[in-house]
Amino acid sequence: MKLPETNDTIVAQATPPGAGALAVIRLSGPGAFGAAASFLSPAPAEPAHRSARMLAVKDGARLVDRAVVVFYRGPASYTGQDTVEISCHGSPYIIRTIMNLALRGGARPAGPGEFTLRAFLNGKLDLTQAEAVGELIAAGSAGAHRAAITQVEGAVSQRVRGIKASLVNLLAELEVRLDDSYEEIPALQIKDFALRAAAALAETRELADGFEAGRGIKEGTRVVITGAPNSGKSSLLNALLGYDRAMVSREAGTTRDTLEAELELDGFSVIFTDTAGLNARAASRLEREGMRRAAKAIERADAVVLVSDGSVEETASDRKAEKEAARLAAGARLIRVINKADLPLKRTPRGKDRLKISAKTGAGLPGLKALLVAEQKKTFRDGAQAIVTSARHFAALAAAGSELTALTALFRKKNPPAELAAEHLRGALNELAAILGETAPEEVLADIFCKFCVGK
Ligand SMILES: Nc1nc2c(ncn2[C@@H]2O[C@H](COP(=O)(O)OP(=O)(O)O)[C@@H](O)[C@H]2O)c(=O)[nH]1
Ligand SMILES: [Mg+2]
Repeated sequence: MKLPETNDTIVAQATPPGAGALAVIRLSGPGAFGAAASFLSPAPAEPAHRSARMLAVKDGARLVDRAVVVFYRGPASYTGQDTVEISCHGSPYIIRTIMNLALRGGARPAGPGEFTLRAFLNGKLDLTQAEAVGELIAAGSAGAHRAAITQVEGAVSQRVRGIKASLVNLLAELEVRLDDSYEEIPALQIKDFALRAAAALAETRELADGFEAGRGIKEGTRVVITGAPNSGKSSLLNALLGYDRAMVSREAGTTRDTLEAELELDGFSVIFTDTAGLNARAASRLEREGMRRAAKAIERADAVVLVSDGSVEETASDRKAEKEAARLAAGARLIRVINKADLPLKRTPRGKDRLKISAKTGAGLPGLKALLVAEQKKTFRDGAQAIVTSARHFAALAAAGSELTALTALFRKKNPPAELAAEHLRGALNELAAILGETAPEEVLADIFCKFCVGK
């Protein structure tokens, strides 16, 4: 994939399609003022920077609309180029007409993310900030919004820049030593190098470690509800949601397919999946297919809620569910809940992550909800400003981390080869630079920006 041309003039509707009170059409590029002047009246000859004017939109002699037009002179604009923003009435006909007038005036239709791509290429934003603009638009919960807005404001970039700066210094001092190839590095200096490399490694790891929670914050945490048939999984889903999403019945095997519902808990998005019960004696093919789907859902879960019916003695299905959940959930968190606590209980909850609840009365649900978003809350509570939410950033941080791990190991040796140490440093620096977009190849950029919406 190639990057689009960035020295021509582009136009796009910045607001969503369809009719609305207002719509915004944006032009950017060296010909933006000229293109706008070709259909605005009175034609603004030398519009002042950041001035808003009420102008007529004319198609020849015909009045199309009256619009508020804001002029930004590059480089002091979002894209860094001359930019015009036209706020017109949000009629699809007016929008289409203005778009056509802009095209006739020399602009071309913008592709996805082209405005932000220009902002990035003109140094208005670094790559992490530009990527976060896309996440900000997509953010559907308070947590996702907070992670995105701090990244747009440069929190992640600053942390990465900080680590980079310390490594650049280290490399410079090491390179001085390289020129002195006959002299060994004094032990004291090696010790100092080792400490600084270890500090950079710790910071890199800390950033990377936030990714697990960060991804959950951005995309929503996937929580799968599993357990034996009739334990009250569907009832629990309904009780959590506060409305009857899933069918509930005294008959075992009511839920056959997996069923998803999203809920915002304390500002964090949680996606619940109700599944078919894990039956030790599954009879029908349909039931077995339901169990197969349940197993697939558990494999993709961030957390698994294992429900058991506390009003009866442990059954073969309970044991099967316990074994299956522990096996399939692998890296995911397993939370065991004993349901139907409104009835006399035949089992006692033991250990951590084991809760007594009643889907019927709602008892114990606040505790379960709190447990589900505890990680995300902790991420914010720890004062983390920079939250890594992108798999691309995580991969680069992990790669930088392994270079730095190798480097610290090297510095622990008696006579560390300076050339090899410098290699690891350069490797780590490359990865960090790629996060900021300083060394990102064109395909990477094209891939990032094509996921944006048109007009952003
Ligand atoms: N007393 C009581 N009954 C419950 C509770 N939760 C579910 N049930 C009942 O248990 C039966 C099975 O519930 P359901 O949600 O369909 O279980 P599932 O098969 O695990 O999805 C239904 O008759 C529910 O009304 C609870 O907390 N207390
Ligand atoms: Mg069910």
